Amino acid sequence: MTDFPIEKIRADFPILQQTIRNKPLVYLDNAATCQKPECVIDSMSELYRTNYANVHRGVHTLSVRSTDLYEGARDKVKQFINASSTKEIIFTKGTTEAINLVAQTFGKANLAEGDEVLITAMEHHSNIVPWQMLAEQTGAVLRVAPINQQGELMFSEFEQLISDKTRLVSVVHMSNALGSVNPVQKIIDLAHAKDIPVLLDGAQAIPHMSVDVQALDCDFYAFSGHKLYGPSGIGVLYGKQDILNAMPPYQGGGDMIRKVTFEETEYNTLPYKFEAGTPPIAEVVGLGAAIDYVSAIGMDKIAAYEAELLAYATQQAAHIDGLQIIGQASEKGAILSFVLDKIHPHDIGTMLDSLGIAIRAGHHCAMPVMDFFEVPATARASFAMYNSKEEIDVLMEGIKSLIEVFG
Ligand code: 7TS
Repeated sequence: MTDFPIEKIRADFPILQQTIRNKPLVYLDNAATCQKPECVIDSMSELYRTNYANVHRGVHTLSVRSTDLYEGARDKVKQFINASSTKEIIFTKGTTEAINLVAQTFGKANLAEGDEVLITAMEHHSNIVPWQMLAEQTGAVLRVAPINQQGELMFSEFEQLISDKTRLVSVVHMSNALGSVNPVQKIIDLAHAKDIPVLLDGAQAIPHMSVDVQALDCDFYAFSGHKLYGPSGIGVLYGKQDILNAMPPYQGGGDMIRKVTFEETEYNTLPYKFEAGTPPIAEVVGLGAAIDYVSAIGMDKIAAYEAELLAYATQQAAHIDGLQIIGQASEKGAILSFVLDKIHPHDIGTMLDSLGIAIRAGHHCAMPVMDFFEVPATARASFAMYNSKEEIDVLMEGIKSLIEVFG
């Protein structure tokens, strides 16, 4: 393995230093949510201990400190994804809320009966259902580009589905169920050639690769803090300034206004126009700390290390009789979805738990992907930068032992 400071990184995560069922914890459910380093936990407790007050409201010292920390984190997000301005960074509850925000604002303002939103067949439910709800409200139509047996987007079919009715392309950057990484640059270039904006669901991509929204030229990028070693309850919607400015607000309330009378309300400027009410202050600060943490390690180093982990896991899994990997895209992130002959994924999950190994079993909120591969569910091991080759060995031994007993 490359020179990656794995032991040092592992030591930063208190939760990993424990045994589960008398075995060292092997946490491989990182695509669902990943664990938090001490610096993230400390940043939040430090806020509550010494600096906490509501933001953007008071002139008193604590409110100023709290606001500085909150807005400082926005600047960290801006730099992390290379947005051109902090005005383009909207804090949301997570990826799900970010996509719903776009559907209910941009979508309602720009889609009418017969207009189309184009997604792919590998989307998480949070990039399907908000568009179905919008379709119900507006008469718009959802189009779905197919995938092949490797779990890759079929690009020429995708291209054919772009029409003069397409008003938005909304695709996952990296699939949570398959690990497939979509050719997002090609997708964006193609859509932009027809003046169609593109939203990327970056929930899975963001912890695994460096993302530059200006280089990509995407119009929206959505991600969640909790999959990036930050807290739950916080996410980001990046949007290009001109598009965000043209969109109506999402929710009404405090902070998103400049002037209110009973007759009319003048909305606040970006990004506050989309941040109604008291925001999740500590969570934003924690996200800022998580960004500092991964940035100090380096996203490119993380990506290279995780590529080695995935290659090793894939190679080891290939030696296990009766194990079938679901999702073998040529461009793939650190996710190993699999099924075993005669053992239901839920039983795999339960039995591995008895060995201290945490994986996810289920449909991964991507039921259409399960339908496509004709499986009810898969078992999914998803890796983070703190996972080691030795942990993959423990996983493979665990799988072999349960095949011996139950297979
Ligand atoms: N998009 C993708 C690709 C995801 O993987 C997820 C969460 C979401 C959107 C929604 O993110 P949220 O933070 O708003 O919930 N994926 C998973 C998963 O694979 N297992 O649990 C949650």
